[in-house]
Amino acid sequence: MLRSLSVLGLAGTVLAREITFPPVSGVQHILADDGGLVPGGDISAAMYSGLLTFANLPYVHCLAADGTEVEKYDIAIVGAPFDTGVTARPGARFGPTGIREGSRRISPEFSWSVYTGRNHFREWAKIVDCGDAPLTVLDNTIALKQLDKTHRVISGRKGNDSEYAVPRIITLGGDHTTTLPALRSTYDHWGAVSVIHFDSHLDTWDPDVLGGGLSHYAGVNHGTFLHIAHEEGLILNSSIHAGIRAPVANKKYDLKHDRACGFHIIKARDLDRLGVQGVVDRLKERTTGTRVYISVDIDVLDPAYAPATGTAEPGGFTTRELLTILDGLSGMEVIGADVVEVAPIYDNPGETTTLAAAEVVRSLLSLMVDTPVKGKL
Ligand SMILES: *[C@@H]1O[C@H](CO)[C@@H](O)[C@H](O)[C@H]1NC(C)=O
Ligand SMILES: *[C@@H]1O[C@H](CO)[C@@H](O)[C@H](O)[C@H]1NC(C)=O
Ligand SMILES: [Mn+2]
Repeated sequence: MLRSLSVLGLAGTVLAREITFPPVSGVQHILADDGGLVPGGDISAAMYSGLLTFANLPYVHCLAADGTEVEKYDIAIVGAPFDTGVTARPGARFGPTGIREGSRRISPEFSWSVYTGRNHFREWAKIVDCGDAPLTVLDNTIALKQLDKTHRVISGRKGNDSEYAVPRIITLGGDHTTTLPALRSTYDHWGAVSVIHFDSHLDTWDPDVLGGGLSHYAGVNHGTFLHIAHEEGLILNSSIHAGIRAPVANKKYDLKHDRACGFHIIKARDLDRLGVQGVVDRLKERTTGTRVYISVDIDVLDPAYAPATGTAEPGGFTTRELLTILDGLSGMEVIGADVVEVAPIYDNPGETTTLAAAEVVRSLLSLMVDTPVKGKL
């Protein structure tokens, strides 16, 4: 097909009929059967053609009905378009599409890191995009159950690599409530884990504080899910936040309650004192000997670097600082991860936030490829 495209100028009308539509995903345009590049293949063409997937990865129908044969994978990207658990600006239901848009220029072929000399897309793991979880926008309780099920189905298939049987998932949020179903699913395969939580807010709020005690329904939201995860026994008391700077609701209780939920805190301005390596060391020290789930609320970045989010808080990390910290965690057993609270409607025309979010996903993928983890299927 590529060869015919290259002479399209000569006999456009005839050869144009030979183009096969629809293209599946960019990757397949320029990859030969052996996984190498097609000689003379135009690498740029792959990035803007085809249906939108994260980093132009192949799409797999991971949520196919029982009994259907599904292509195998080791790491799955899945979107969670849910934003009715927010307390400020809504819009993160469009986060998965936004982050994929931000990843348009990431190509699995053109991904050799100048920092490490490696291309994580071309190592042992088969990485795919499963599309989005089908979630109702009319009932949070049901939507979160649908997301529980989505995680269970996607992580319940046997991985492509026979040695590491359980596929791991990176969720594209969605508001932060979407982390709760992810943790329920990782619990089934790996038991309780440490959470490394990048955020400007604690998110361990007691539902009676942040839900106002109105109803159980009101108490399940993007600021209480870590309290609930603790209550459900999903997380270890070796968890830690990084980037915290938002005020708390009362003088003592919130911080005391946060410790009771299993967390230590690295505040945003601690970075000035510790440096990125100091932050990396604290995160490693705190979670030593445990498996980790990494949750990145994009509002951990300063609004200058991530304006497109629901509850922006000035005084945060830069994109480079966050990426350096994440890459510094190489060697950890990362069993699941997410990037949440990306609400593209508030972004600027330069796509500042979605570009950053896509790069964060790339770092999370790299950590998973660096350290394969065995789990109970
Ligand atoms: C998937 O598994 C097959 C069979 O073990 C292997 O040949 C192939 O290289 C794997 N795919 C990837 C992308 O790792
Ligand atoms: C953390 O949990 C372990 C295991 O349940 C327990 O032995 C330990 O005392 C706890 N540590 C703190 C600080 O709560
Ligand atoms: Mn959050």
